Amino acid sequence: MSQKPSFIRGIKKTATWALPDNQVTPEAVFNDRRTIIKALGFGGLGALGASLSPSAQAGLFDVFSDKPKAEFIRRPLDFSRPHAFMLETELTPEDKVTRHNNFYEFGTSKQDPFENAQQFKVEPWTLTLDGLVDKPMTLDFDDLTQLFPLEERTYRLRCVEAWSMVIPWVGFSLAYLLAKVGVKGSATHVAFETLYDPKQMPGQKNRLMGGGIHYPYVEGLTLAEAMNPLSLIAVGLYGKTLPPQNGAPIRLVVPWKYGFKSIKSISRIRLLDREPPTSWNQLAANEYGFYANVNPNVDHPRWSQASERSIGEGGLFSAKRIATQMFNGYGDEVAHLYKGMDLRAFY
Ligand SMILES: Nc1nc2c(c(=O)[nH]1)N[C@H]1C(S)=C(S)[C@@H](COP(=O)(O)O)O[C@H]1N2
Ligand SMILES: [Mo]
Repeated sequence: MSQKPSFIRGIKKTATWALPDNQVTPEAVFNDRRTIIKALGFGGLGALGASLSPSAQAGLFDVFSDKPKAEFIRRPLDFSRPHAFMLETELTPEDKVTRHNNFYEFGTSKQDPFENAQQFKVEPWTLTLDGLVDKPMTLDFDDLTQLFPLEERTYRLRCVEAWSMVIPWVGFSLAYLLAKVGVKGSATHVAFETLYDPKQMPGQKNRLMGGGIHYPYVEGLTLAEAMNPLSLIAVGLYGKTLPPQNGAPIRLVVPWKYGFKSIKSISRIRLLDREPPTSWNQLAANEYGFYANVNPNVDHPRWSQASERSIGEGGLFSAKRIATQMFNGYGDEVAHLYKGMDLRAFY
């Protein structure tokens, strides 16, 4: 997923699985930077570091520090294991789920979120629900895990970059939250916003590191999509609270849409009477639409969406290629939402 950096603009319709991962994303830029900095040796690093802001320096030194960083502490959660929406596939190992991430607020390479987010503060947290609702409210960290009974939902997450993971989330249907605040009759859409805190999120402070996104990251759903039981508010994965790199303390998971719709670390949810702007659409409207339904028949302008790499034990390059399914395999639950719609025009 990227905004067409010039160095890959020439690559047309190559299946992503045939490309090294770092050509699919702008991360090549950052990996290059690291390689360059490494090649300069310690003295060069010092000289370069001196010209950067203190936090950018801290980030760079973190990357090269051999010191083990204190890992974020996750708490066990109480949850049920209903059989709804189960997939007949193997889970992606937990260390892949938590170390191969897209969370541009913490950097654009897949390892950046794990490396840069361990000190992220999720307590105190506030989630504000407002707009066209009967009872606007602000929830705190404890509310998020205690207001509704939690259940495990194992979903496939299909990134627009043509890889996927199977993740056991813990959470509750977004519909419960919407029922709690009471949706006014005039509402047609739901808008989501990630926390804006450049002090904690280096990608929000530095345009290059943040992949060019205009922060805060925003996403949206139609009200009907938001009310669908599959739309999940996740507060955990693999039985424990979410780690920061996966969107702690609370994120959306919309399994029939490309991963970028599943917005992380949400601080605000608003009910609106119009379609809200969404971050990737603002950045490259021809590549990332508002709907972003997983669809093997509609290619990304720069690569095929017909298949995907399913990330398992071995990692990205040994990942097996599987056919991408319409609506990521969740058509029985959601196809009716798009009846009569031209999914090529509303991609
Ligand atoms: N705030 C925010 N949410 C985000 C992103 C991001 O960069 N910022 N990346 C999205 C993309 S492209 C994907 S594929 C998923 C990845 O979720 P995961 O890292 O938990 O697998 O998060 C999505 N949510
Ligand atoms: Mo993604």
